Amino acid sequence: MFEDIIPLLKKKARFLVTSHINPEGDSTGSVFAIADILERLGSDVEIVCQDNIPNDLLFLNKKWKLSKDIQSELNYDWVIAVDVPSLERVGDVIQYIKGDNIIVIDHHISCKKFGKYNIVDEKASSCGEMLFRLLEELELEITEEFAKYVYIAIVTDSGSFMYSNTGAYTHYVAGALIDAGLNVAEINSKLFNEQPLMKLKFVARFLENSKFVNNNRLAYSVLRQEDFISLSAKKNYTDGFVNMLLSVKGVEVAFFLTETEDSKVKVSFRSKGNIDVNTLANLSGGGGHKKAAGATFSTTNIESVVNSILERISLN
Ligand SMILES: [Mn+2]
Repeated sequence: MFEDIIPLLKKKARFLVTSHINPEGDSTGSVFAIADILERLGSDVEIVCQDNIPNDLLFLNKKWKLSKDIQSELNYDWVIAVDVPSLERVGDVIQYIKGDNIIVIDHHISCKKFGKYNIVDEKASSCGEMLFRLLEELELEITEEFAKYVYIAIVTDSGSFMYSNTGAYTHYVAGALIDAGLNVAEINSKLFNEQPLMKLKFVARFLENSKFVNNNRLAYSVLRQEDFISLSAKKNYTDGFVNMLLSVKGVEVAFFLTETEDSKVKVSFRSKGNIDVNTLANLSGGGGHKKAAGATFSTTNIESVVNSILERISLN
């Protein structure tokens, strides 16, 4: 899979590694995993992203710089963008990206392949899973740290091995990581059993606001800035909320709208039936995967966004 870039990765060089805004488990784990590989190959690596890593992943404790803290030009030979389907998704980091020396490693069906090299595997559960394949192709050792990075990427992006993007290879990788000494119970506990109480209260608000229509085949919910403020909720609390709607019997499509701090409406789509939500998100300038996608609308009129989405979903 990586044969085109392996010779290039083996040459000691300076790499800028980045991912998308509002990073989650896959982007964080994958950024660390590729940085770890490059460092082991003897290269200089700088990780620069627009936003900080999620609070519950701070225990990973690897150097991660914010673009706003960079004072001067960045000198590098190659940019590696992981889990980034289009260049704008890197946010502020875009100011440091000049030229066509970009390597894209991604698994989004909507990937715009904006790099000089594009390694895109739409079937992969996560970019972390792809980076495990890179490690195998390079015949490098699975260290304890690397195992953590890849496992976090996979378990978060595959919905704990439940989404349809979970393949035999996904489980093979998890098995190999466990063989290499990964403590799965400990890491899952860190990821899923140390949630802030306020997040649970925010879940309650999300469920209160939810609506089930079309004989419960369609579900959606909304969280506005006033909800975030009244419950002191952080923006990343909502990660995974939309899946709760999809977990209900009969629901085929779910979407979740959040009013952002900069007065836009962000929508996450999920499907467990035949509806392709990537296409649905494309119509609004977004994208993602067939069963999970997102889009952002430049408006504060949530009702009009809801109505336009409802009009576009045809359940036969
Ligand atoms: Mn991903």
